[in-house]
Amino acid sequence: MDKEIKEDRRDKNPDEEKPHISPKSSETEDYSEMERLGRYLAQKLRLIDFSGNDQRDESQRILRELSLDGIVEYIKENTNCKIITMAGAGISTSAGIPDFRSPSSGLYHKLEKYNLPHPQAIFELDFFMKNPEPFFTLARDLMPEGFKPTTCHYFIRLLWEKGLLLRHYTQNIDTLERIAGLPSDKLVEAHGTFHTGRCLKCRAPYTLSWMKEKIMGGIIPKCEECNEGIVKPDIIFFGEMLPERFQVLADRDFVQADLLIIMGSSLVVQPFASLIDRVRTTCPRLLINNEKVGMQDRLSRFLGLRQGLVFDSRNTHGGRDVAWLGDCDAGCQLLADKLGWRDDLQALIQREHESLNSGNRSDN
Ligand code: CNA
Repeated sequence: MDKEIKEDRRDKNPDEEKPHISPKSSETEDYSEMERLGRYLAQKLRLIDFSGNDQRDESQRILRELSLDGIVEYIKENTNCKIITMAGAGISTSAGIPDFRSPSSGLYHKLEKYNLPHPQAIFELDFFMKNPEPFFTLARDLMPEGFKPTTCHYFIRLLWEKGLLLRHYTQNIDTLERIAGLPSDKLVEAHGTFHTGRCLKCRAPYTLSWMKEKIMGGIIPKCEECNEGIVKPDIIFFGEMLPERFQVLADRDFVQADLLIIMGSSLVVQPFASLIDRVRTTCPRLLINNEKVGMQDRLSRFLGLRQGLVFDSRNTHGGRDVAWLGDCDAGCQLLADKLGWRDDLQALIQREHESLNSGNRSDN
């Protein structure tokens, strides 16, 4: 148990700031030789299990084609398809909330004014205890104040309404999934949320509206119970443990999933990023993002380890990973159109936005 808890601390990936480099074509040719050797070594060293599903006949393709159409066909053929969605800041950028790492528009690009030792310091507990001001200044930009969920958020809700959503795992702290009306039992807020807060000294709980009033007024929220501690929103800082709900449900859900959809994340923050490897080896994985991320590195490929996304039809059973590159909203809209849900999605967005405009929020 102790070990599990340690592994679930929110960590920066050591490769976090390194760009993913696609293999050059000459290197690709070397791969089959290297892969064979790697798989042989890995098998000898018992690093991977070649039994079970992986031994299926190569002609049993998982997806008829490695494209959005292949995914659509797969969903239509699996009437009880259990879908897990995983999301990051990229699903909220069109709502007006900046992500971390997008060049020029991302938050990390805009942190110079805070004079931080390094950009992540703003989300580090030690730094926060000494100097909470930069976090609360930034929090004003991130507070769920007047932001509306995006097409992508409502697409996730539609998956739930269609009975296909096993669970939505989000790294976002903006509460837009709640505002979009996704029920809390379908939601895992892996990095916590602004929805609630706590005094760091006496642990007294505080509501979003209480914190919002202080933060938007430029006041550092101080506890009214002990009059000493700072009230920190319940978002997980680097080095803090992830909510227990994350570990419990991830253990249960990922082995059951029939499809994984990853949206708007650079997949660099651990342990969240490694969830993509917890689905079965026959579970297709669709990435909807501006850029390709989370790809298998050369060592894993060499050793035949199943880590990371492989957008390559030469892989087992014709491959199972699909990258749709572009805007999350456009990708979700296209997916909805191809699934025959265009009208349902439009009606849902219109109804919910009208309700938000009239002040009848449907968050939970
Ligand atoms: P990130 O590292 O900033 O990556 C975002 C990814 O989304 C990048 O690959 C972008 O290219 C991509 N992207 C951005 N906009 C779009 C778009 N409209 N369509 C498609 N792709 C897009 O963010 P991650 O979520 O991966 O990093 C994890 C951090 C970010 C979590 O701990 C969050 O707490 C944190 N964060 C959350 C929010 C929020 O709650 N909205 C905002 C900023 C940061």
